[in-house]
Amino acid sequence: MITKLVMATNNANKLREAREILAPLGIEVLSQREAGANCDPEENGTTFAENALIKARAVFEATGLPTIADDSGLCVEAMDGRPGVYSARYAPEGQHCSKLLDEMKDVPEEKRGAAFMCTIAYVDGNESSTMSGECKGSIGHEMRGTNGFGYDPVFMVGDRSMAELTPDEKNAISHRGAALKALYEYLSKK
Ligand code: ITT
Repeated sequence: MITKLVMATNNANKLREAREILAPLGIEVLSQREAGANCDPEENGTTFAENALIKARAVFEATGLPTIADDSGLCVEAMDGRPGVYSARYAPEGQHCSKLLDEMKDVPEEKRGAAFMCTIAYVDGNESSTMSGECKGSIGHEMRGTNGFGYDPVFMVGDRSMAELTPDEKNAISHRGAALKALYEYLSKK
């Protein structure tokens, strides 16, 4: 069983969450920088899986070490699934939540459904695999909470926003938690 992986990401929050989820399962996660890679490939895929594989392959090529990458985003029903794969590019840094609240301001409660999606790609030489996770919720009416990152303050799970959950609570229900648990199952059966 693999006990050490590199994570191909420039997002420190993704790295932190992957460590929180995988360390208790006995898997150490190195940052791409710790592994000696400095990659930021163009994410020109049209699906989460394509982009996750692009990122994982780039860091595998640079390090030769088993590598995972996470491509994720928010799919909003009233916006026909947008921003989806383009979630990072939806707004300038720091303005994603406010732009989304503005775009959703006239949408009634029952049409505010949304889901966080995450695909993890695993690459080791010629072997590659992808696993996905989903977390269903809805878009709130204001930003709430200071934990987490990205769209968490406007993503409601029950009566709390994702940013009001503790890290353990988020990881137990999150899209990333689900995808990383599927990765663990995959690695443990190899
Ligand atoms: P890397 O590509 O370097 O991994 P990135 O932040 O650019 O980092 P993505 O291209 O996968 O990552 O974009 C993900 C987008 O979805 C980004 O805007 C995130 O803020 C958002 N997102 C993903 N997971 C999230 C989570 O758990 N909570 C809130 N927002 C999330």
